[in-house]
Amino acid sequence: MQLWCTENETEYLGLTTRVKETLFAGKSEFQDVAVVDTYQFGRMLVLDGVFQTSIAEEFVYHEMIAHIPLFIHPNPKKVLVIGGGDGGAVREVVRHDTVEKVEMVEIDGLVVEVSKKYLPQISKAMLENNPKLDLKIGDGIGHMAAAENEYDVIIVDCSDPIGPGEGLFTHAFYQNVYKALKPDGLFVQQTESPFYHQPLIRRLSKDIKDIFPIHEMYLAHIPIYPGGMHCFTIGSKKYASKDVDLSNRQKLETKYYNEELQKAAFALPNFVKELIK
Ligand code: SPD
Repeated sequence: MQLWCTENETEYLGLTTRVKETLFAGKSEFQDVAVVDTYQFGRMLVLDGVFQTSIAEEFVYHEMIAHIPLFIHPNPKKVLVIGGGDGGAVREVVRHDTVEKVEMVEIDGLVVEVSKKYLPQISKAMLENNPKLDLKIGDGIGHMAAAENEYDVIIVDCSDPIGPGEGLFTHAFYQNVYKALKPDGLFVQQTESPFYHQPLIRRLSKDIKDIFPIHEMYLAHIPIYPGGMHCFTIGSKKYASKDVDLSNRQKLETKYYNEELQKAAFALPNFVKELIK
């Protein structure tokens, strides 16, 4: 018998991949958590039926959510990651020499636990107890509400805007992100597909523009997300992507990110420009 795993994106679209073996399937207080070994992508983390990350292509998402904002900021020292329970984002953040401390607040301890067990390549920084990393299992929304003038860069590596991720896409949350950032800080959030999440992207772009003087969006191509084209949104108090100068910055070995993409990823197709206008 063949086993397949499907993420239902809309009423009319699903993404399906063939499964060799289910390594873990459980339920936390927040969501269904599964790790499946797939023929196409290797091991894959699935939360509430939504594909999150896989061994074969995780580098695209994790490099792009970490390096783009960390290189826009000229000297990021203190970073906060909200979500990111698989550990891929913090694995990339700790590689930056300027970064002294990364706090990570993940609501679901089970996601951290299974990622450490089944996805060691992704969860490396957590597994090795990287000295820069301060991992807390807790509520990112509450953490943000309590923080003030603390972080250079905030990375919101959330799941979809349903279930535990829902409150991370609101005007109130973005106001708290603004408050939690230093006077020249910036934040990035994964903001789903410009094809399939247009009402969400319109709303959050408006909210971020209301609060931050600089609003920008960039794209990356992620095979396990519906449509392949995935967007990331930035709210920044001072620094913009067009002003980045990488000449004296650390050179990182990467598989997707590169110096050209630091600017080119912000080139948007017309329909996406229209969406966030
Ligand atoms: N629609 C899927 C979006 C998933 C974003 N979260 C990915 C987590 C990887 N660390």
